[in-house]
Amino acid sequence: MQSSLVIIKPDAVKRNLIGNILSIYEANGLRITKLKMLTPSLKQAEQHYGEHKGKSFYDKLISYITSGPIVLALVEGEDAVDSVRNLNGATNPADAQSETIRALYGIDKTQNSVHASDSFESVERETAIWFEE
Ligand code: 3AN
Repeated sequence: MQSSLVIIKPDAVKRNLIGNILSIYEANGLRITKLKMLTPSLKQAEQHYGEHKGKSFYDKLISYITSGPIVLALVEGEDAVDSVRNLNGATNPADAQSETIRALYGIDKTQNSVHASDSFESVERETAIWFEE
């Protein structure tokens, strides 16, 4: 069974959407196996988004993700990496397929409500950042 790492981002936590978002994964055959809530440190944010360093949106992304509490969830299920990304929808909520989490709740490309690992290697890398002390 595969796992993926999900982040419910500050815009969604602020709007009381934690339960709605987790229930979408659960209703689609995925199981929540770990949960944690915290406000990211600058170090965690820079580790997580390291691949985007130098891009035009990087500074905005770092200040946004450190702006308030987030929820980290490990979700388990068949093809978890792909199925979570399909449930999340496209990065830009305006382009996201209807009924996806970003279409339902996302505000813009930065405040797009959720993150999910894009490969098995990202799951390992991101789990080490967020779940290991
Ligand atoms: P995804 O989260 O859909 O895999 P990535 O990995 O390409 O998207 O980008 C990571 C995060 O960076 C996105 N979730 C989004 O918040 C932000 N981002 C990506 N592209 C842009 C952009 N053009 N403008 C603002 N923020 C962006």
